[in-house]
Amino acid sequence: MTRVLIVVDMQNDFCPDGALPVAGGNDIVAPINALMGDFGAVVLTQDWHPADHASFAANHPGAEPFSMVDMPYGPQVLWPRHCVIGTPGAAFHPGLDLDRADLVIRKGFRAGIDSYSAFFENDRTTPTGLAGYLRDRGLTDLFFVGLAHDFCVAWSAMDAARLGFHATVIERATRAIDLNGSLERARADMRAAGVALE
Ligand code: VGL
Ligand code: ZN
Repeated sequence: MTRVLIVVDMQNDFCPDGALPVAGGNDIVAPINALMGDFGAVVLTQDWHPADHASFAANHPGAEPFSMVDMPYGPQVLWPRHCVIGTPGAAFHPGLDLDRADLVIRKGFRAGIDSYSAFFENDRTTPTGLAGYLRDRGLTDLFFVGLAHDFCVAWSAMDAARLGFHATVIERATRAIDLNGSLERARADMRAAGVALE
């Protein structure tokens, strides 16, 4: 069975000099490149927001980054402005091997709604199209790496499991934001959803 490596959001803004830095984010570039050779298919995801995106604290007057807000689709963390369409911060880390990717899927491009998961936007119902792509190719065995462990990696892996894919997170090739205990919560939630952590 072909195994798929799904590389989540390995972009400059999530690396240490970026707008929403994840500690050690650049340390996993080389391990991810090395892993690519062990997989029959590689998919990259790219966080891709318009400047007026509703997840940016700067678009909510008076709101601090990392505070919470209620959106029509549920609670949402307000982030520093990051991964704005076409900016250097939205580009992939320059060390990432892009040549191996069969598909690059962008998410979060609608101004009114965030999209952590590679499968659904944060309303949990608007699909990105990734599930259809994988099913059309008959790919069911998915391995997740990248950034951030406790947000986009976790939400992607949990959606994959819910959709009936076999989902594994390779933890040594992820790094976390860890906002108010979000990493341990995400690990427990992933296990409960049937995601394997290895
Ligand atoms: C992410 C917060 C906002 C992620 C993306 O890639 O985990 N986190 N946008
Ligand atoms: Zn984002």
